[in-house]
Amino acid sequence: MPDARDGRPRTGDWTGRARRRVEDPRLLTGRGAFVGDLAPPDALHLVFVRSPHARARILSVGPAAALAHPGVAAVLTAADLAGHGAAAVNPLLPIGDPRPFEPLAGRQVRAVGQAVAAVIAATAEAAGDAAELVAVDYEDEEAGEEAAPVPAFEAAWRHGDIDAAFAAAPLVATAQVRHARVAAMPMEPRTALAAWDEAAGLTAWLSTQTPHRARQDLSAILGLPADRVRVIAPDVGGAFGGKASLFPEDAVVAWAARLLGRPVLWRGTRAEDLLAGTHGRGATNAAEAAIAADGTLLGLRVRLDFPLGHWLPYSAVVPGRNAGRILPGPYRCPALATRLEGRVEAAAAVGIYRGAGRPEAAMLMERLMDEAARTAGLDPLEIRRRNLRPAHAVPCAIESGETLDSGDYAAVLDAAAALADYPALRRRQAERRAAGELVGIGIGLYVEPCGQGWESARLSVEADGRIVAATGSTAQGQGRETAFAQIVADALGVPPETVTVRHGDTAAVPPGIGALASRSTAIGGGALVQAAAALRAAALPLAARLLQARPGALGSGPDSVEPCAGGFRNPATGAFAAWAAIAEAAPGGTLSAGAVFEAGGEAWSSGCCIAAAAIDRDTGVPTVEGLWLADDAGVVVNPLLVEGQLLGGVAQGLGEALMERIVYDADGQLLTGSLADYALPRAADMPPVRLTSLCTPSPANPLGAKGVGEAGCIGVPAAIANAVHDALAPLGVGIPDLPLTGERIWRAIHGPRNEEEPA
Ligand code: SMO
Repeated sequence: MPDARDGRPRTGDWTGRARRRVEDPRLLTGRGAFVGDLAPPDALHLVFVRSPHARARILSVGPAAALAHPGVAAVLTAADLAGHGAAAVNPLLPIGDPRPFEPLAGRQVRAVGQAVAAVIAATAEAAGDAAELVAVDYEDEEAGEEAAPVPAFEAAWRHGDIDAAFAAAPLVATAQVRHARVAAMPMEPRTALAAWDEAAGLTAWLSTQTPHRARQDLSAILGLPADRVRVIAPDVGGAFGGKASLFPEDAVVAWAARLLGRPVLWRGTRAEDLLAGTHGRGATNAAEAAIAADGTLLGLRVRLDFPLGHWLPYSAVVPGRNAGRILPGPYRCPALATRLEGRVEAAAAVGIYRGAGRPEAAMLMERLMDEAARTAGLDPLEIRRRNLRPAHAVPCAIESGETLDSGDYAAVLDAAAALADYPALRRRQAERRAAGELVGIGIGLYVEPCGQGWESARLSVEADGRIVAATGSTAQGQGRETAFAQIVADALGVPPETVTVRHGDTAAVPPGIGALASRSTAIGGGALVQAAAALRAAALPLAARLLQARPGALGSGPDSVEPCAGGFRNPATGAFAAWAAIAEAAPGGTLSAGAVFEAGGEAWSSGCCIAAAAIDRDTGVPTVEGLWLADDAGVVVNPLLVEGQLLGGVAQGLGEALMERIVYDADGQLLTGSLADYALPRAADMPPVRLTSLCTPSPANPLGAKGVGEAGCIGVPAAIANAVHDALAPLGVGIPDLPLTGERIWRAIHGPRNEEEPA
């Protein structure tokens, strides 16, 4: 990646620098402290008894044999949690049936893997052995009973006269995509530890993206005031949306700790994450476009069907709502009719997963643009150019009613095309096609809503002059401590080494939303910038007194003081007061200031991915031969971290496009319960990837930053799917189902056409 300091706006010496991650020495030498590392020696271990049935009535739960097992302290069932409250579901759309989770299933099991009982013992081994002795009497019910999924929410977006657009259009193109459910697959599975103290209340250490929300949910579930609940997210080994909500398991662990008065640890396994963590994607989406003879988009009809699983996590409506509000994405479209439905199913809950509706919107729109190009006889690059929105530096409303803050969509398309040498790719494709090869090129353009709402921050000056930056944002490995220190360094004129970033502990940091939706830099960083301004304002009278200057406003005259590297100075005398001296002069010897930043609008990143793919005609196996990605994340604080985010996202996007798939059989049994059955991309699956970045600063936050945490996986699946379809185009076949496995492609090539493998 080119040095981001070249030709891009910078707000200070540290913004735009590829500062190395300060977290890495600790994390890479085994000194990280994850939830599972924090259990005290006297902690009890909790293991769940899970339903082997997808649909069943629970007739009885017999704990006697398990209780008699050596080391067992308790066996909890739903009856022991009577009177529990409910976790919140974000009401971004009206929800007909919010279905919060039951911590333990009571009378009815609604999906395989639902926890029915919890065994708590002195060791994990004893708890695991005893869990097998819990006698649950089920009355199996037909999985098909709830086969017609129940609608839980719906929404619509309309603009212009859609019927007139289709009536007038000489050409119509259609696209359909069936996304597989996929797993977020963080390296560290979900883990929860809780301890009860009569005086202080509950402390829960959770592997979570949202400690403050978890505190609110736990206080509601346990019926405790929020100030009697403290949630700590220590080191968290990845999340990708899969740790954005409180889970039933967290609630049971907290309940058990309070009930037993002992620390209780649940260490979730990979299998439990696949079975009972939230899944992502899974939607079935279709669109048709009305097109003028010159390829101009006249109208767009969209139908989005998003699955929800058997309970609704906090962000249940987010993926579908995101897909709906993003469309038609970077393209002008005078008429729009989008319908969205979310449906409850007898399967694991579906939540946000890296991208959360953005990849689905890009996939549908970009597949449609390729079909439109074929219909209109245009090159896929050309039809996109003809329909792109003009560049804008100020907010612009789109047909769905959303407001894009800034962007230059033609610039990202051109940058990706230049990076890939698109004309040369097409020439080479023509040669190889003539020689009988199945080769294709795909484009995936995207816009990415990524940063709205509020976050807070508090900055304090320690006696030695170090700055402690407490943020309501949190981190799961993104390098927040590194980048947030850069932001504070620039805002206060101090070296980043003197800034300590604190996050994740509700008792030690101000309130916040958390790390999700690619929002931390723009929103959490915005709060830090505002807190720094407040700290400078608070320091000013102290500095003026120390420097024997008039305590006026910043820069208000020759007698005043001005901020400078490391503190303040008196320009009249040249005298300097360091932050340490200013803190010492403060009442009580400490100086701190906080801010709550509320973004004036939403930041929208954009980007374009180009993929080249070849298909083995005999096996159907697709090989991605190259990926080229141009991303515009506004002002970049640390290009090293951006590159890492993009590459990680690209790998997950490749997995989604080609191999990842959660599979249930007709009885609702999970067939992909381990990494032996669920395919994840490995290093050897990664094609050569080239990245470049552009910068249209966001007017919606003080840094001009946009998000990049999800960008890498938004355009990649669409580009790969388009490349595979382009490769198959000479055969006249298409594949609506993801992932695009060798088997599916082989079937499409060799027939019987459209026949799906069982399950
Ligand atoms: S899918 Mo993300 O953690 O908002």
